[in-house]
Amino acid sequence: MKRSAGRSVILGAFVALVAASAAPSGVLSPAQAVHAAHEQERVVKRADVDGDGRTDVVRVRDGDNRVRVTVDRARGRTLRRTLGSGSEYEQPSWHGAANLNGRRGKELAVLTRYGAHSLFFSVLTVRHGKLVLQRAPGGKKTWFVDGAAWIAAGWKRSHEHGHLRMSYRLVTKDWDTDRWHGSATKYRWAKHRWHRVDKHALRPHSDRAAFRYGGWRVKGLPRY
Ligand SMILES: [Ca+2]
Repeated sequence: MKRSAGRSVILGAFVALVAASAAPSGVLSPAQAVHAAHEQERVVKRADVDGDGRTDVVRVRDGDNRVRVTVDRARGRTLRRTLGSGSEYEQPSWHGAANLNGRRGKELAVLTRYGAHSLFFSVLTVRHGKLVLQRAPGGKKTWFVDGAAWIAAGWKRSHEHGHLRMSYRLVTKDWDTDRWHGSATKYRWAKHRWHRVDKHALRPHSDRAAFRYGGWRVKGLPRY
């Protein structure tokens, strides 16, 4: 799996730290180097986030195990939300913007927690003039994605008869039989929330077929 941006940030800070330690006095101290590596705010997206049809600007600042997301709206006050990993070893990172629910405007996905291959994303959406968390279909706070030798999990956005669908697919490999099994749960968006419409078994016949279910299959978001 591609190394996450969060880990890139940590690695970058570590490299800066080593470089600063080895450098003669007069340059940045290790603490300053880490600070400099983390505290740079940048524009990550220009898109309509609040759904009013006008392009907004999304800025992100990461560091100290948090990400601060700012939306400069074309019209209306600036919105901010800070997301933390809850762990001193995990640095959340920006992932992308995409339409993830049935409302107008884009949702903002941030990788907030991760393991060796498991990724947990927090999704922000504008509601009643505030940036709030958009829970995953099914009700969980974070959107789970995975990809490893024995597991694939992810989300796929599609349309059926003009209606938005979001499917969650999870398959795991049984090492005794060498077979994959799992399920796909499909949701539709109606009346401001997700409704489960279908769940069926998945039995991919090969690793390759199983891995197709892993990651984001949503326009605008990197797969991992
Ligand atoms: Ca807008």
